[in-house]
Amino acid sequence: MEKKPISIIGMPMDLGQGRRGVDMGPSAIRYASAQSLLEELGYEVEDIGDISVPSPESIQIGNPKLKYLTEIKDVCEKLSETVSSVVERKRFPLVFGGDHSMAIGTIAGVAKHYNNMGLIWFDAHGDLNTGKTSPSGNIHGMSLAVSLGIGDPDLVNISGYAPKVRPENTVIIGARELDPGEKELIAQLGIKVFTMHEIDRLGMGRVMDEAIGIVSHDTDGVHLSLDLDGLDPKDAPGVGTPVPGGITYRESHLAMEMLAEAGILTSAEFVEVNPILDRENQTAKVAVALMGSVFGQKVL
Ligand code: 6HN
Ligand code: MN
Ligand code: MN
Ligand code: MN
Repeated sequence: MEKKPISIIGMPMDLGQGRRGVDMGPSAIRYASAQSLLEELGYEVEDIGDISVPSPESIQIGNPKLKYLTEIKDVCEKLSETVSSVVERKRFPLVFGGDHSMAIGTIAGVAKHYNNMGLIWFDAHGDLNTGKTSPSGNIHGMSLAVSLGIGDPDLVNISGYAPKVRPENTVIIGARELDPGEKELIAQLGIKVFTMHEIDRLGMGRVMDEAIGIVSHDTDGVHLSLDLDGLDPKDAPGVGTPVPGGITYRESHLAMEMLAEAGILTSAEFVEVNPILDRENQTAKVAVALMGSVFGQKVL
């Protein structure tokens, strides 16, 4: 695989959900030696630093059905611009988070450079709510819907175009907790979801063969949006919305190794690392280990 230079961007976002600490995710991932691992693997790596995000104490929550909408829109616009300039410089954007509402910005920044972008959404959740269907009003549970062009127009139209991705180029892997409105949207749009049932039944190898087939069919780029809560909370405890019965450490590595072998990824983000809820930075270490596999680390 061609070793495209990598640009790390930190997104200390915690406005998209209700628990403090996920804004420290980017620092925790850096502390777990992400950059030096990638350099050992032979990549040229630069760290652009963090996007500036206001703290929730300094602003108003606003509409309880779309909490911190104005600020999330603003910081996602900034992230989108930064990510876009990385792609323009022919580098691979690698974004550390931060709650999953940040994906609205990351995807807005990458997708405009592709005619038809594939998307892998690795998550316990669908993140397919809207202000109307969300049980929480937390925008991190809406970011995939927004990227597909569904939801609040302020979010959907970030960076001036919509939708960012098409349902037929999108796969969800690891889902095990979906709200009623999300299930309806999945049926309506025909999004391919590999729930834990399919992973148990088919095995991660076959799931990834199928998933890679879907996201690389007729596409010219593929983004990986990896929510650490896709993993089992035993392996990744430092997340704000843990759901038992998740993807194991080994299964997640196999998934990343198969993505590396396929050579299809053009951007990636690792999100929802919350050091306050973690044990000795375990979840950030898992995120970095998974990055190793994504970027081609092998045992032999
Ligand atoms: N995440 N479905 C729930 C909600 O509030 O909409 C949980 C969302 C979790 C989002 O983990 O990125
Ligand atoms: Mn998520
Ligand atoms: Mn999740
Ligand atoms: Mn297709």
